[in-house]
Amino acid sequence: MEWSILFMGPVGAGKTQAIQTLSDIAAADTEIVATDETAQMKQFTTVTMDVGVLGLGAGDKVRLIGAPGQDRFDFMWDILLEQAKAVVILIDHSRDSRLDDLNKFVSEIESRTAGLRLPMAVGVTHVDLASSPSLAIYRERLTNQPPKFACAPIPVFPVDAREINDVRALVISVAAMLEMKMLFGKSIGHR
Ligand SMILES: Nc1nc2c(ncn2[C@@H]2O[C@H](COP(=O)(O)OP(=O)(O)OP(=O)(O)O)[C@@H](O)[C@H]2O)c(=O)[nH]1
Ligand SMILES: [Mg+2]
Repeated sequence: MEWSILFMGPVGAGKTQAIQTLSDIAAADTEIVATDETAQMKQFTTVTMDVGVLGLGAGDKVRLIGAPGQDRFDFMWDILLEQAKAVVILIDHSRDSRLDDLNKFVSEIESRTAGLRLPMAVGVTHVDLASSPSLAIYRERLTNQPPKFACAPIPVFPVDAREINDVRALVISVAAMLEMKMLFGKSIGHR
């Protein structure tokens, strides 16, 4: 089986990096030199998508798709979400807007996935640059207001997108949820 995980999240969270770190093949990206406020954060930004591939054994393959973080490319979010069987949201923990970023991407996905139930995980990056607050802020948010589209309780992991084991753990968690969903139906866990 071949299926797609979509990585979403704000500019600089590490979507392109995560896919480059984990992909079995040289990941294709569509980055351009950033010219606007993004240029103050980093040199390149994704305009269309990143594409990588990870073999899961027994002939199973997952396509790793990275969305652009910038709002001006949000038309791509519609297109990419249509293909996705699971979603990973990456959040940059060093940004003051970290919780707003999570809320924003949850609601952007919610508005594009009416009636769908998707395995989802949250990866929190740049924890090395911001030891507080604790990751409990995200877990509380997701427990108190569970996203309508999530098919199971959402795991929150600290992730350094440059570390293969961190990114692999994220992908394996949503792959396991997808397998459970296919075996047992639409929703798993408390819903
Ligand atoms: N210090 C630190 N750097 C990280 C961590 N995770 C990722 N990075 C770095 O943060 C940067 C993230 O850049 P990208 O991967 O291009 O970000 P993106 O999410 O694809 O951004 P857009 O495509 O512009 O939306 C890269 O330089 C990564 O190496 C982390 O946990 N800690
Ligand atoms: Mg990118």
